Amino acid sequence: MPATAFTPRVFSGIQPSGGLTLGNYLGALKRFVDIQNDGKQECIYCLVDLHAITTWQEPDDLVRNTREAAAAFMASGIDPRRSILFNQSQVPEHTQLAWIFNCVARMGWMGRMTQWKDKAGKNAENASLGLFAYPALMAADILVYHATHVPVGEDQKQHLELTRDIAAKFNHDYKIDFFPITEPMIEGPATRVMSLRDGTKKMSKSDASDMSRINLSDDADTIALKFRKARTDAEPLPETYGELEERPEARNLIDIYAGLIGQSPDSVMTEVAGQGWGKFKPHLAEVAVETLAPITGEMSRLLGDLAEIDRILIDGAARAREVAAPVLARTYEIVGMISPR
Ligand code: AQP
Repeated sequence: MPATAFTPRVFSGIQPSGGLTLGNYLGALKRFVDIQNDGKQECIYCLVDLHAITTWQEPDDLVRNTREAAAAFMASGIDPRRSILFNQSQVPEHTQLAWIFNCVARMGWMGRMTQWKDKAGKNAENASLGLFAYPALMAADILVYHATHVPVGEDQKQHLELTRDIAAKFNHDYKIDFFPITEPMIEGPATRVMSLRDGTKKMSKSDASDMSRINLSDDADTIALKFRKARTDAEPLPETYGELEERPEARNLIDIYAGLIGQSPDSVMTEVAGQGWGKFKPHLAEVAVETLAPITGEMSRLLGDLAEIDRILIDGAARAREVAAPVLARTYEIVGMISPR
């Protein structure tokens, strides 16, 4: 069934597999806040701790990163009274629906996922089964809420296509229009923020090099240092964005700048054309600090009361379950599972 036939509802999530980065902020968080403030759709945002453990997480780190991510959401503008904010493991309907989807999705579909190939690498035999099945759990995260729209960065596009395939196959196999064919929302200039050390690699919270990313917890000096050391070429900035086609590191810094100031990369070029890196990089760092410093400050304030963060997450999970439980119950019925009436 097309998404338009359902109540408009947005779902998205972020893995607490490390501290959040500028990539997570521009590609996801900033847009989550805009959508919430638009007020047109119900918003459900999730810290996907079950996804995080598909690669090894130290338990104490996972607890800390989950609370830090919750603080980052709220410090960025997510209001837990207007949006539902919770951690995935507290809503068991996600994993229950994921099992059904494990039986709908095909091995071949999963094997073609580029994130699986990238993360498992040449050592696939040693990767966790969870990492392979990750996209089926992601489909369950979305479809257990009958979510119609999912804001994500470019890197998640393939997983969303798979979510649509799973919904369509379920509807087809059980001859019922039950799950929506969810629409991805991949918009804006910074849907793919790249590493500051390698313009062909995504900025990632689990990259071995801390210099490759801006963390939401970085202070002003660290941000300035990381942009100063960011890899670039020797050429000044050209007149047009199109001329950056073969200059991935330069293009990345322009995309980041455009994302931060909320303009298109084309219009940014008219402002910066002809500038050398000695001028552009300090300006970029200044703009990044202006945006991130209030968020970092608010995050540390919120992290001063961990019990309150936990309370907000538990409350969010209870509200999420109110939406998820009837969808799961109906799914069980459709599949043919006997359950209490
Ligand atoms: N570099 C990025 N540019 C734009 N968007 C990004 N996102 C992540 N990195 C970038 C978006 O953030 C949301 C949450 O992603 P995630 O943290 O759940 O998973 P990920 O995409 O695997 O992010 P990382 O940082 O690379 O995590 P690790 O290192 O743990 O694998 C998604 O909407 C994603 O598109």
